[in-house]
Amino acid sequence: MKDIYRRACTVIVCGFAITAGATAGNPAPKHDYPITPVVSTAVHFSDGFWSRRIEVNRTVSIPHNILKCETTGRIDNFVFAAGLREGKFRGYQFNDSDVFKVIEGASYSLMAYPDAALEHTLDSVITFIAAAQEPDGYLYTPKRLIRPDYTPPGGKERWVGEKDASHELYNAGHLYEAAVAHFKATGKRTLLDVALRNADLICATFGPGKRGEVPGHQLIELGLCKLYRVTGNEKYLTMAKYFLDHRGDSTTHEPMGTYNQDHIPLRDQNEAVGHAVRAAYMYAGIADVAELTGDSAYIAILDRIWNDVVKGKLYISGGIGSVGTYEGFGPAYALPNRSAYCETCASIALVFWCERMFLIHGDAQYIDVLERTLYNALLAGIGMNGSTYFYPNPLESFGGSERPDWYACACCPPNVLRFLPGLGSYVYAHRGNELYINLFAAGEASLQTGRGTVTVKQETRYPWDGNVRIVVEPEQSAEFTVNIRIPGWARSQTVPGDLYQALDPMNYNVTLAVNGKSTSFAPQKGYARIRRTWRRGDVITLSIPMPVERIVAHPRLDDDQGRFALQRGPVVYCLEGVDTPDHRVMNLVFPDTTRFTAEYRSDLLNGVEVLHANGVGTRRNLDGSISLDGNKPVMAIPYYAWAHRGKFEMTVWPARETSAARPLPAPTLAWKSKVSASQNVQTDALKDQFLPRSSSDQSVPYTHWWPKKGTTEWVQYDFPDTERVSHVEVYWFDDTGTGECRIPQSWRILYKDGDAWKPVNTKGSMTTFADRVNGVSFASVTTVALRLELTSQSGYSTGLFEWKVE
Ligand code: FUB
Ligand code: ZN
Repeated sequence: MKDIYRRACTVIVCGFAITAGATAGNPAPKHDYPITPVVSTAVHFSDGFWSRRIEVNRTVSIPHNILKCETTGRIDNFVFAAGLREGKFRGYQFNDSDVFKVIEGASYSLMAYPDAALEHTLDSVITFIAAAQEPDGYLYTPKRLIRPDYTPPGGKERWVGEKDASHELYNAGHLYEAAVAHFKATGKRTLLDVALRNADLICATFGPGKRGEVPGHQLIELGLCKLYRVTGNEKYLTMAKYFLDHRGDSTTHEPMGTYNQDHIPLRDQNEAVGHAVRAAYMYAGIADVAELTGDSAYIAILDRIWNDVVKGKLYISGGIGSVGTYEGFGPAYALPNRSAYCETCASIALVFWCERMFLIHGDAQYIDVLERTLYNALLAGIGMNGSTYFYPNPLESFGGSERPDWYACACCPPNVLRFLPGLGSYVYAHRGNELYINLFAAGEASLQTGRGTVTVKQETRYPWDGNVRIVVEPEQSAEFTVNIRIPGWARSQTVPGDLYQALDPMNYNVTLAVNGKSTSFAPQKGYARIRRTWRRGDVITLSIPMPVERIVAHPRLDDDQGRFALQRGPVVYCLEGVDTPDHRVMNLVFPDTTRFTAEYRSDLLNGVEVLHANGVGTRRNLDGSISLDGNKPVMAIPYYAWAHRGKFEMTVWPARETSAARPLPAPTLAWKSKVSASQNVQTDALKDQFLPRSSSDQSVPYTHWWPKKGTTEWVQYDFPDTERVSHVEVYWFDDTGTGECRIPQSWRILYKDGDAWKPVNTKGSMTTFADRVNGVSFASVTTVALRLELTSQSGYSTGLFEWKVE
């Protein structure tokens, strides 16, 4: 394959490519990915879907994030560090990185939409950043601004805090990514020079015979590769490789453990472990270093870890990282829905990694996961208004969720901001004279291929319709291959591996025609390959049916058993209480005979294809039996669109078996009572009649007092009338291993007597067993209210799932 097309004109940035040329005379890397993504600025969306998101990103998200960086002190941290004004450091030690991400995203936006005012704003912020840099290149505002109540991890000394999450190297990585983007967008070296001074310092500080630490939060590897591409200076690539080669190397530093993927050397890593954002940025960085250095041993590592992720650690939404306590990967097949973490940053990092896996292997399976993550887990992370965000993206909610407009730890908002402007680069790629069409979206692109410039136009309503009309317009007639991705969801491959399968596998009968003439094809690596002499105006007609698919999960995915997920094309659906008669979704069952019909609703949620069906309601009776509660017409919406119309229950995995439904509660005394507590906890959980599988089961609602520890707390039922009661049952919450709640040290029951609370006269011991119901009877009392008082163990908090009163 001739290398000329690889060499000339692109620089990969942030997982997508932008027009190069600003670094005159810079030679192309000696090694590089065999496949080149399209430059993002060459792709113009004209669909209502992505073009709207990109426009909202430009007009709302960028100003919103800049304002937040101002009002939360993130920009002031640079101003104060520079000594331009007096003030103290505010926020987290990685807050500098949020400003860098905003600059990066705003720069990408400027490439497509020049905006003098925005460019001026960036200039001003960059002036502060440059002024905050120390003479030798060091730049990290928390260490220049030690405040009495804040010592950055590692104290005043530089570089020692990586194991304590100082983020000095992580912040630097985001600086480099921002600097390259800004330089490419504006041609200005202001931030690039800051970045290079800093990178030179890091190269002079770390490496053989120097400091041996590796980053506590990976990302700098990607930034260093970008600096290498933009300068041609191999020392940046060597530095990135050093940081990867020495992970888990106890001869150079004290390994930080699985959380940071620093437990064993990379060559021995087979599984995705630890913090998901760190991991996926690292995997993307490994790919860059592998391809830029030609070290194919690295690729074998990525292949192994990829298999581990898709076999047992990928949600149907394309989210990764199931465990909230350490924001990371749990064991294989441990994919709880309610507590699913699926950080928005992890989705973005996964997309970066997926794209690189495709660029290495040319296999559509990586784009299948990219597309799944993009339309679902990632897109759910940002509200349609462009100024509200989810950080975790669970697949089930008992209500109460809405996207805040910012977070104290605000890694996700500016990450989305920097991601969206470059979306175009994921749509097409080329390898010499082979063109890849990876994503479907209406619009036009001008692609540099081994056969010169080829304009490609797509007309489609994707993701709502699988008919795509593709007009291919080479400058001159030429023979080349067009590889059209046949999405995994239409190849009976929901995700690579067997985590999720269609309940009724369908023959999708995808058809392809060129200039109206039907073309047979057998997908190779997931692509229909059409090789021919292409002429201006040739038209490919791709037709992919989009039936509603019911997906069932691998038997080892406990939370999904007896349930199904709805998918249509690349879009995963959810049920939200606002669209059901009882405003509840967990109580519904959809037998396998249920028919779902699709309808496009232009008036809803910026235009969405919704699904309609009748579910069967379930209700618990006082004797514990369950009754069917009639047909309930419901509407399913795309998962990404949830939590835009108030706080309601939501599930991606509704029940197909009655045993998996959570029936509406029986009218027990507890259910009819008003609940209150010593703290504003989720009190309704106490009476919802959902018993957990164990005390650590976080798939059903529970009440807890974390982070209060060693305190005495209470919950109270106010009965609707005076009642005679003599027995209570409690199920304790205890998240040993993942959290700080434990069964309580002691508890007692009090009843209201006039204005006084008096203890009941118990007939047995007040047990505190985990994993089972703890019941106690007492001499009956006639009262209007009962109180459960509990004292947590010293150093721990406590909580409970259920409190039943008889
Ligand atoms: O540590 C910096 C960022 O904060 C991480 O990427 C996120 O997961 C959050 O922990
Ligand atoms: Zn984040």
